[in-house]
Amino acid sequence: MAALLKSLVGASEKSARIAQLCRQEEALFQLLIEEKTGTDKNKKFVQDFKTLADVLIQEVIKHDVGKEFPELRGHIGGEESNQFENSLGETLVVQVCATQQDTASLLFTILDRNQPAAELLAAAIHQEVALQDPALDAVALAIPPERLAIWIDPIDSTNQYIRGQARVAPIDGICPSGLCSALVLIGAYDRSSGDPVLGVINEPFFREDPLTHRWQGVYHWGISYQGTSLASLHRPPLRPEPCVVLSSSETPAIQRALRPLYGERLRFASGAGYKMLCVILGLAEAYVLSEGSTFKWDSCAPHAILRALGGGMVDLEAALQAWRAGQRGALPELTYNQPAAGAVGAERWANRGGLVAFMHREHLEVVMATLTTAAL
Ligand code: 2IP
Ligand code: CA
Ligand code: CA
Repeated sequence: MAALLKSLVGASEKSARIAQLCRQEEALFQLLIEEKTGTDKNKKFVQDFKTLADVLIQEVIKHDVGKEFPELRGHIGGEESNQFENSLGETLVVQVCATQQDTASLLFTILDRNQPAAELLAAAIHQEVALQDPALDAVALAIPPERLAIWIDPIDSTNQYIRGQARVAPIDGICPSGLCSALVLIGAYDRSSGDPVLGVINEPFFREDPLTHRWQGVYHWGISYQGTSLASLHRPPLRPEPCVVLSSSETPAIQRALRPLYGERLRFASGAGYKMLCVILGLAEAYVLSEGSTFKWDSCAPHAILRALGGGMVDLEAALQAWRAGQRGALPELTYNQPAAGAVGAERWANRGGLVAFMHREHLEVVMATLTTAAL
């Protein structure tokens, strides 16, 4: 288990470096910001490049984890497909090749023959990541990998990643927008029960070094499996004046309904993963989302960490139904192994009923009671 955890943390570190590189290296950064120059070709190209960063990171994780754990091959899913159309209209398959040279050649064709960009990316993709983390080495829990499957969101909050605002002032520790909400999310779940088991959240843009202006990242992990819970973080306390974090597009009805509980302590932030991280870190007591705008790859990793810390994530619609019916014991949590009936494409993996991420069960109950009595 320690080996799988290390492999996922290592993959998240490599992903974070690729995400940082695209913002730091001139040859790559130009590709991200070309949108501002405005020609149609450039617009299309930037569109391509945005997708490419996501697709590439997902392929790197799939490749590295699948190489180490053949049992997981075919069970690693994510937001992106590896089919990619470049600005010349050619459809290419993005993949990690056997050698750095081959990967660079493939990227050269994908990146409109931009050699420096292709070489920089290929070097980052084939780089060895050495983890020095005694806490990871100390984990001794055996979970057979053949029981697990993986969900990846290579970059969550892509819009903020592209926009790239470095300095956004936090409000009570929560950044409403900015690069800090761009996260790498890797979650493992039990293939047969669908329960989240292991999660890694990597924050590539955690801190900017004031001297070098280089980004420094940080990662968090948690495991919750058959009664054993382990995490890189401590369980935060339930504060006397709780706070909720919401999407800026959350419905006015939900915002109104939550006011009596939170007063002025309604916070808004970009990124589904980032809002879940706010609950994990104790910056918010809950994240309430009334719409089906998140997917399994958004919630799996944060959900596993929440469970490792004694929290959880419920399906809002199903939980409200259960609550109204007086079934207030274990409220229905999100699961990860079943596609939504009758849906197609990415929608198959949407968390259609919305969600509530929470750390303290007693707080979840207050949220449920508040929402059931409100006229929604
Ligand atoms: C998005 C991203 C958005 C979020 C949306 C996710 O994932 O996290 O920020 O919306 O739900 O699906 P909001 O910021 O309103 O919470 P991605 O960036 O990977 O498309
Ligand atoms: Ca996402
Ligand atoms: Ca994404």
